[in-house]
Amino acid sequence: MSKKALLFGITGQDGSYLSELLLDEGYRVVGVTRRVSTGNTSRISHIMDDPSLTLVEGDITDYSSVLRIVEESNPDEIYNLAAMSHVGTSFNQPILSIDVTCTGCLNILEVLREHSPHTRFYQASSSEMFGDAITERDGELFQDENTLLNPQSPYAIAKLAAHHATRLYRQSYGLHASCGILFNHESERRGGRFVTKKITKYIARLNKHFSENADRESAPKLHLGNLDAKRDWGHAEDYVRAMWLITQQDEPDDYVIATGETHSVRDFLVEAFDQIGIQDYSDFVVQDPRFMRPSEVPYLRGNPDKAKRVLGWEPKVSFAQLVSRMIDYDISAL
Ligand code: NAP
Ligand code: G4F
Repeated sequence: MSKKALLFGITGQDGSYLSELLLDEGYRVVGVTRRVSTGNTSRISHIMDDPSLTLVEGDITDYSSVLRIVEESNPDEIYNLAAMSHVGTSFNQPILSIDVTCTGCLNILEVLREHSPHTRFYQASSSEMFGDAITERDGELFQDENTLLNPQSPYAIAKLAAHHATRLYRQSYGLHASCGILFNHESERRGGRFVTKKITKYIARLNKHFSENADRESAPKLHLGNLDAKRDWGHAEDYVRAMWLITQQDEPDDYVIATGETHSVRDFLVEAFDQIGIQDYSDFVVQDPRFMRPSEVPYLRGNPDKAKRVLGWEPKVSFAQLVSRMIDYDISAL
């Protein structure tokens, strides 16, 4: 009998790639979608006719729907990818962020403890939990599984509480519950308000502008916030493979998943503009206070040694490949 996986957050970037991976591995997949007034299934439209995929309606903040869905589907594995995942928005909607991202996780853990302790659980923890904390060793600056967790946003506080709750339920109730502490991962399917996608969609527009022989003066401008922040950016396809590997281990545990490289938003801009032959972006980019955050995470660079050693996981997509894949996709989408 094939294994069954239940995904909260199937309609998101990671949910779509993880569903593809699980279906390829022969799983039956049950995905939870929220009722919204407009469609939210565009990222999974290409697999919706797969007979091994079932969609059920529910909301992670509603304990009764979580309980019903787990009881009816009786999964071998649950992946909790559901979150209000935009850090900037979490400053404006802190209570919703805690409800979805923290209480939602607790709803699943409580259902597992009381009704389905055999089900393995994966929690989507985040490098945002490190906040401004950095480990320094042999002249290297990075974050790993032992770095202090010092969150700097309502989103990160919610993720930290969910992370500790997952560890607590593992230790106290013997659940097979693991966390992947994932650093930033992007893709062709990344949401339009994250900085990488904002940049690559803009590059596609600018490319079209110049290909129509329009002049430099009438080119659209790109409005961004802090260009100095550094992030460890990988490709989502690589990262969902890590989620699955974590859940297959005999013992539940927590793992940092990252490339080990860091680049500033400025570096991303340089790489992206270079792809359409522009060496100096300064005429096109406007620093806009609307996109600055009340508190910032200045530097993220993960140390994935444990994941490499225990899971045999390695990222395959480089920074330059990530940027060019996103731009190629956005240019063809236009
Ligand atoms: P995403 O594209 O924003 O997807 C979030 C998913 O959560 C969507 O399917 C969304 O559904 C769902 N969701 C939101 N509120 C919900 C609710 N109340 N009930 C049920 N589902 C709800 O995020 P992602 O980039 O795929 O990330 C997946 C997970 O990893 C998230 O938990 C994120 O916080 C975490 N994470 C992401 C990164 C990264 O760099 N991408 C790094 C570390 C951790 P709708 O489609 O209906 O909105
Ligand atoms: O793309 P971002 O919004 O991603 P952020 O805040 O790092 O969060 C993402 O990664 C986390 C993992 O570390 C996830 F947990 C989380 O769910 C999400 O996927 O911003 C990246 C950086 C920040 O420093 C931000 O201040 O880019 C800076 N930035 C500069 N201008 C901007 C903008 N970010 C956004 N979204 N929009 C801007 O205009």
